[in-house]
Amino acid sequence: MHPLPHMMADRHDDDGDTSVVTEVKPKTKRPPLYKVMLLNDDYTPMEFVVHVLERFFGLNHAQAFEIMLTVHKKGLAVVGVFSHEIAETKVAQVMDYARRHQHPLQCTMEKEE
Ligand code: TYC
Repeated sequence: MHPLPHMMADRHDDDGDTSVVTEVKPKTKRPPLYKVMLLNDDYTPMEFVVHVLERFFGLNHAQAFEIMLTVHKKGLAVVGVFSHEIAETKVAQVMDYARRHQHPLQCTMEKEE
């Protein structure tokens, strides 16, 4: 290991005893983030969607109503961006809650660019 973390001693030169120092990109890769989206449908009541957004995404009533209307008008909207594990949990919570209340509401996740 070269003493400088972004440099690497490269022993692949052919003279046998000198070494070449190569710069290495210091890559601290952040974990990917995932967009959690709500999809529109014709049957889930607007008030139920607002309640879901307040309950599982910590939005206040005005924010929740605004996002619900965006989904209603545009077909879908991003309701939050999370780590893979948190996103999966949110999707599962929403899908389970909708199923228990017999609404066809759909929630999905997608890796962020
Ligand atoms: N389109 C539904 C209605 O008119 C309301 C709705 C909004 C449903 C958002 C789902 O994700 C949704 N009752």
